Amino acid sequence: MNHTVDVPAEPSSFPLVAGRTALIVIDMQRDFLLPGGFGESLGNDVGRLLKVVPPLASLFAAARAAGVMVVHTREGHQPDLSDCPPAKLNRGTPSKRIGDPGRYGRILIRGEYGHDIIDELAPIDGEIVIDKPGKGAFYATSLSDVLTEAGITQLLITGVTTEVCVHTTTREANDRGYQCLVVSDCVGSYFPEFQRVGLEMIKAQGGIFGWVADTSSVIPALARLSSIPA
Ligand code: TIU
Repeated sequence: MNHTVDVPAEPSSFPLVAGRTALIVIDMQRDFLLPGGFGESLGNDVGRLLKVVPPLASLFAAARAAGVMVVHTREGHQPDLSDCPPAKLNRGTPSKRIGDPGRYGRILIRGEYGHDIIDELAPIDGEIVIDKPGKGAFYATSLSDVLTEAGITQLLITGVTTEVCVHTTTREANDRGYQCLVVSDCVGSYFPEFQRVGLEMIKAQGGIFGWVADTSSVIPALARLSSIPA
C-alpha cells in the first residue's frame, strides 16, 4: 500500500500517492511566453502567462524534493511540417503560421530556439520531455507508455494555456483513468475570462474531469509526501 497525502482541493480532497504521482508541465515554451515571440505577435499579453513562472518554479522544487516524476511537454512540428495537418497549418494570421519565421526561429518547429522551454523552467537530467504535435499530450506521443511504465495514476497538471493544451491534456488523461489535479496558479491563459471559467469547468459537477487547488495547498502536501519514509 503506497502512502497517500490528501491535498485540500475542489471539489474534494485529492490523493497524492507516493510513487504514483507525476507532475506534468505543459508547453512552457518561448514561443508562447517570451515578449516579442509568437504568442505576443498575435496580440496577446504574455504577462498573463509569465506570472505562472514563479509559483511553478516553487512547485518544481517541491516535486523534485519529494521524488515526484516531472514530465515536460512541448507543442511543435517537424521542420518539413509532415506532422501538421492542413486544418491546423492553414489557420490563423498569414505570415504568423506554424513554420513561418518568427523572432525566435521558425514558429513551433522542433529544434528552433522558440520551440524550447524557457530557461527558468528548463528540465533537469533524468526528466522526460514529450514532443507533441497536438494540443493534448497523449495524442501521437509516448506519454501513455511512459506513465504506465512508471506506475503513475495521479497527475498534477500545470502549464499553458489553461483552456487549450491544459484542458485537452486533462480531459485525455481523465478518459484514460488518471486522477488529475490542475494547479490553478501554475496554469495560465492569455484571456482572464478563459482562465476563470476554464478552472471552473474542471471542478464543476463534482469534479467532472478533475480537481483544482493552488500551490499553497499542493506544496505543503508534497513536503509531507517527501517526509514519508519509502
Ligand atoms: N500550449 C497551448 O495551449 N497551445 C496553444 O496553441 N495555446 C493557445 O492558447 N493558442
